[in-house]
Amino acid sequence: APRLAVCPGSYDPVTLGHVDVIARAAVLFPAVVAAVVHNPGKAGLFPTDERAELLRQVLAEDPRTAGVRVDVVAGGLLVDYCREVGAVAVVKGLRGGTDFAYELPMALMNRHLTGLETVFLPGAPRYEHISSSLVKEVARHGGDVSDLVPPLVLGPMARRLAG
Ligand code: COD
Repeated sequence: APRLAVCPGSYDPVTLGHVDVIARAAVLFPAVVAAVVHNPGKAGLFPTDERAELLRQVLAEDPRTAGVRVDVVAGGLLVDYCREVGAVAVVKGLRGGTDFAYELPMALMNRHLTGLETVFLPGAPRYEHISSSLVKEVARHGGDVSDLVPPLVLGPMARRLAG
């Protein structure tokens, strides 16, 4: 089987930063799954299934990511999911020292648990300021987020914030 990488995230919603990391993972690995991880302790703006559907549409229309599958991790450990699907690595984007401080313990724990490796990709400078939480905050207060998320996300996000 081709070496599979998993790009896990909340994707609430998918941003241009996410797409950049997934596209770069698809250059490095012959098979990539973008996995929407359901966090029962966090409501979020979109339900998990809708995050996955938006992500699927966004990745399908971009030639760099058209071959990337989208899946939902409904519960349990990320390492167990990765073992089930036969992934050899997790790919994560790093926006700076804060991301690294948050991600390193998880990467070390995942390697301890099953030997699963994590590949860190440095964030692209033009997307480094983008996070789902800031996008939501800007949009909630009427700011322009059209340079921060794929166009497909704008309508659904406006409707969610209005409703
Ligand atoms: N530039 C570069 N990278 C970016 C950008 C950007 N602009 N925006 C986001 N990213 C990266 C993030 O650094 C992250 O790697 C990924 O994209 C996803 O981001 P989010 O915000 O959608 O997702 P998070 O940070 O909320 O991560 C949620 C996960 C569930 C993926 C994470 O918490 C995780 O891996 N959990 C593991 C659960 C587990 O098994 N725990 C026990 C063992 S530690």
